[in-house]
Amino acid sequence: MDNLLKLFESMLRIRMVEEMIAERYSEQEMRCPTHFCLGQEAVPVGVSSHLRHTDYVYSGHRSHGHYLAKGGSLKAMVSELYGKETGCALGRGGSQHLNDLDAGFIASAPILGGTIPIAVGSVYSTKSNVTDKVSVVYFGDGATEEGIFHEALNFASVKKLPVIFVCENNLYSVHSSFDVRQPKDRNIADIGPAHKIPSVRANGNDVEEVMKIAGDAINRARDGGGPSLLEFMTYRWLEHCGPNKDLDLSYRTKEEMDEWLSKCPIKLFETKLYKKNILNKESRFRIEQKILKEINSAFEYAKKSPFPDPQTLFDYTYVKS
Ligand SMILES: Cc1ncc(C[n+]2csc(CCOP(=O)(O)OP(=O)(O)O)c2C)c(N)n1
Ligand SMILES: [Mg+2]
Repeated sequence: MDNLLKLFESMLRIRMVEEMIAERYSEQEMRCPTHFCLGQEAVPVGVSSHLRHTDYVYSGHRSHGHYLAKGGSLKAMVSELYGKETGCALGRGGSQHLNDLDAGFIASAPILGGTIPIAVGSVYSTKSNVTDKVSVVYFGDGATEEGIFHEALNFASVKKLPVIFVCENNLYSVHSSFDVRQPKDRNIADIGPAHKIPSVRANGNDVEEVMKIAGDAINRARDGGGPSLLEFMTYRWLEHCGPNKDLDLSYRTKEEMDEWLSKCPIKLFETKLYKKNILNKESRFRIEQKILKEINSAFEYAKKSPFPDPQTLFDYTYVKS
């Protein structure tokens, strides 16, 4: 399959999975807090297009796209949301704690900034024997207000570690806009040079732009050139946590939302692919049907799977039963 088509399929897959989760969330069988990434699909897909199975990926609370784009199992993710034993975290973590060593998706956690130092430390520990493994950590604009973000940048720079810091700047931390939280007119990418880290701010809704910028950073890291900080501008379509729209809360305007909806990363790319004759209505339909089949089978599998045995409640914890 054409590489550009693969990118398209990967974005559409994330979109359709999230739409299905949103649709079925009200059935109240998925009981974990769930942060959707609808509208933000281009960043993980563009970044992951350069990643190898053996590379590490870390994430935060909004992690479905990061997990799927890295090659995580859809069945294991959906099962995790249902709290089932077949989930990627054995049904103990839910949406905010996806992890899957087989996919190189080492950890995600909702404590803001929590996985940033772990992404740095994990390649620091392997650097002597694995030279071309890179570690990617995704976080939001809000997480850059945590002290650990700055410490991790400094350490990665001093040790020239192959870490790609990927900030998905969607302009909000819960309901607070960027301009009430950080100095006026400063970009997050401006922080990198203070640590001597190459940094770029780019359009996070343009998968080809993301791919190009991430590729440069990842290749540099593999060649021993050290870390990069990438700030991708994007926008979250749904409420901070949960499957609903939230314009009624008035922390953002309909005009702003409409503007970003018109910059839909999938529509944007799809239009380009139509123009290049790489995609047509028929092939798009086939891709959609294929994804739908996969999603239905993942939900069926998750719903049929057992819950973890209550006897194992304290397994993997520090508490002895
Ligand atoms: C240390 C810490 N402080 C506060 C929170 C509560 N909290 C959860 S998500 C969030 C907003 C995060 O915003 P951002 O990093 O921009 O990510 P986004 O939700 O926009 O993807 C906050 C403040 C937390 N989880 N951890
Ligand atoms: Mg944000």
